[in-house]
Amino acid sequence: MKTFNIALIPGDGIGPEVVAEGVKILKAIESLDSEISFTFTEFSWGCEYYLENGRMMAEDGIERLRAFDAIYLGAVGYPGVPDHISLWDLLLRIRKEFDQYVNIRPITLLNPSLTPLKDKTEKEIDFLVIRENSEGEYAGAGDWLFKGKPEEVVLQTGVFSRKGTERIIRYAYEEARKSKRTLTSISKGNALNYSMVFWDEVFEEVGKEYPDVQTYSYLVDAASLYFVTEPERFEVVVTSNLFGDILTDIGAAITGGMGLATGANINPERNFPSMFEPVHGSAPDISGKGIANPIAAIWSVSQMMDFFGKEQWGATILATIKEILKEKESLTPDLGGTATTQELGDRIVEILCI
Ligand code: GGG
Repeated sequence: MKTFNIALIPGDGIGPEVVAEGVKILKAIESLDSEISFTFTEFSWGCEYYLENGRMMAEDGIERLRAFDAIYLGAVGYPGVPDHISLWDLLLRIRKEFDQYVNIRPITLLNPSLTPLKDKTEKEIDFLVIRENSEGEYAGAGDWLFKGKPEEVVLQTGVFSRKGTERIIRYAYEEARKSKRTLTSISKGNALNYSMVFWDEVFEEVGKEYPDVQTYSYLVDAASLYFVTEPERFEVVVTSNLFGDILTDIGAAITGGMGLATGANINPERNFPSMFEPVHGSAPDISGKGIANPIAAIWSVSQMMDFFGKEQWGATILATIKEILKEKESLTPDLGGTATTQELGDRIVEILCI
């Protein structure tokens, strides 16, 4: 029997609603598999905590999270707390402190009815975006000079270290090699004449170690267009922090929306916990109504199972989500149904337990 200790950070808005459904799935797995058990420790951190304490997480929060096998996060951000504070003081802080430098976001069409793209099949929209998750445009480096004065200047510096760039690109090559897929690097070397020229050079250099991997390179503007017009071009994609964030929202748009977009923040060396989360934010406009789509959060449980080496469960969860999408009876309003968040979660448990 293996016990996995999971830290729960439901966070803000719809975060607690969707995390509750993910926990239901984990509990169902526990009841069905005598080899696995979970412990759950919940941390009530987020914007409410910030309004009471002036910080998004406890002062020793990082220390308290360190010993867990995984962190399961809902969403961060709520009106009343500036977005850059809620993001930096919780989500981005955890990614950086635990060196979760790989952000894995599958762009996979789970049912053909979900895409707004005409005539695209599941086969044609099925790729993996590997986003650099520790530095780049999200390094937090910059300055704000002469604030409020006519000569005001704001600097936001992208930081691309050799170590940081090489390791994400190498991770992507390994993934492409392992899965026998092509690898596409998405950058912007013609305009960003330091950082992205460097990125492109590293992509080429590391590629010499992987002659068996077929590669492509696109500018991010062209890639954005191809995501919509010819998504079948992509199999494994590697890109920088900001580009990855933006491109994967386009990915969500072509596969059914943010309610179906999942992300894993991985520390591949496993010397710190990795974090699993739906890509979506806290959606204050629908929070408390019981209508948030929990599929992204449940899919991130599937990613967590893969990470734990329980791929059978990862695959079973994903197959169950596909079944739900096919039967169409328990879908939330964003997918054209009338089910509540809980009803959708319950139906997934029901199918898992058959
Ligand atoms: N589900 C986590 C969440 O609230 N994400 C909102 C967000 O803005 N994320 C930015 C990012 O992934 O870098």
